[in-house]
Amino acid sequence: MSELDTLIALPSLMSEQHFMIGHAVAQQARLTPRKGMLVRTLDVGGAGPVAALLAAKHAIEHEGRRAVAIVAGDTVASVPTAEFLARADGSCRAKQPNSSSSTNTEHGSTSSSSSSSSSSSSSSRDGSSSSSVDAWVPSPVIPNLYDRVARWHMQQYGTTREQLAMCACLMTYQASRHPAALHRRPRLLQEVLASEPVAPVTTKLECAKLADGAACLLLVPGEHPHASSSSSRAVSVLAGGEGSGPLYPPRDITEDCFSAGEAAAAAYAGAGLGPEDIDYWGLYDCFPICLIRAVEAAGLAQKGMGGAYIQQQYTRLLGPLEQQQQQQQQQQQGRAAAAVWPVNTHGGLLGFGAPWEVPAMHSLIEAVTQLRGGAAGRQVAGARRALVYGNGGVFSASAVAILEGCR
Ligand code: MLC
Repeated sequence: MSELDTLIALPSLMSEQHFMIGHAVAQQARLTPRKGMLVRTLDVGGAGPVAALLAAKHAIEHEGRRAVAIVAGDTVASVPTAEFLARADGSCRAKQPNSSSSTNTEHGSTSSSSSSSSSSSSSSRDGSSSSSVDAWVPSPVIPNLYDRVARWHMQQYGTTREQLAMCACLMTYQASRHPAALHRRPRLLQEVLASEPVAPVTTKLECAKLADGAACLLLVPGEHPHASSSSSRAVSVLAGGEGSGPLYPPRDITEDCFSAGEAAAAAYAGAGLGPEDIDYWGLYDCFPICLIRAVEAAGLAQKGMGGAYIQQQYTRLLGPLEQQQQQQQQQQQGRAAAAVWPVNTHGGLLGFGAPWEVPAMHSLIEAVTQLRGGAAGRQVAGARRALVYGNGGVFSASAVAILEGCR
């Protein structure tokens, strides 16, 4: 703590929307007052941890900073779901004066008797130019917005309902081997499809899993004495890229709404690498469509083929479990769960847990663990380089970092 000269903090949903939360954290941790201390709050939603890592790299390389801490935390699981949803839905919806919205369905007829249609920034019913979502997007708003993108992908590229659900299965398969994951049992396709519907093509088991959690990353210059130690290998940030999309997906979704591909391309160009050079992937998966778009953006699958790629992985990793279940030989499950898939080996948001803007911190920490060879039972053999992608809002912000472990 005494060596820190920079703190970058990410906002928290449950922190009462604290004004300048970075400064609030710094003061509570007695990092201020301190001469030379620099404090920042960075808000790009779930892309925050990766964007903060890139900001920390810049601060070290170009601003003379010597020790940067990035912190994030939230407690979205320890409040009643209704309270979480009031905040999460409210964070998307602009306050509509004189609005008495009643029918909450995207497919329904008119739903709001708002008299502010000409004055409110959220008044556009097609969502194309709105800075917030309208009352016709039902609660839970965020899952419903991702669902809209999922349906677009199904129509545009032929992605199937089953392929979406397989994302959730794969994340629970991964999570089953991480001791800190919230969900520790692989789920099969039928279980995910049969769980409670949340939106037209989304069930509860396909939603980012509410969790409490916090994490901290420390970045120092390569020559710093703490950069490596006898017990842990140094991991460096090679390059990164960022991109921005609309805050909310419009009714007419186009490829221009997505920025992860741009961010990944910039990261690859900066590192002078391509997908074939990456051994481990930390890909944002708040909902299945996010993971499918991520595998396409990162180059694991061609554009539009993310669903097919996921299905291949499901068949390879969980196919044997399905067969065993049919044969009622559950006791052999342990043997079937031996194969390693080098994507989100901690289980991502769908399996490990999702404390609002913290999850990409988990992805970065898992990537560092892999590059240090410390992911017991789920280690990717010889992992040397990792790509980590964070997504903020509803495909509103993308940040990608490429990390390298020193031999
Ligand atoms: C429930 N469960 C069922 C079931 N119904 N299982 C089988 N069949 C059914 N019919 C089980 C689940 O397995 C799970 O168990 C648990 O119940 C979860 O259900 P719950 O506790 O009833 O959930 P609930 O509290 O009602 O919340 C559901 C939810 C919430 C959909 C409202 O999960 C949610 O809103 N999630 C999304 C959060 C979110 O939007 N995050 C931001 C993402 S966007 P088990 O075993 O799992 O405990 C992002 C970008 C950014 O990340 O910038 O932030």
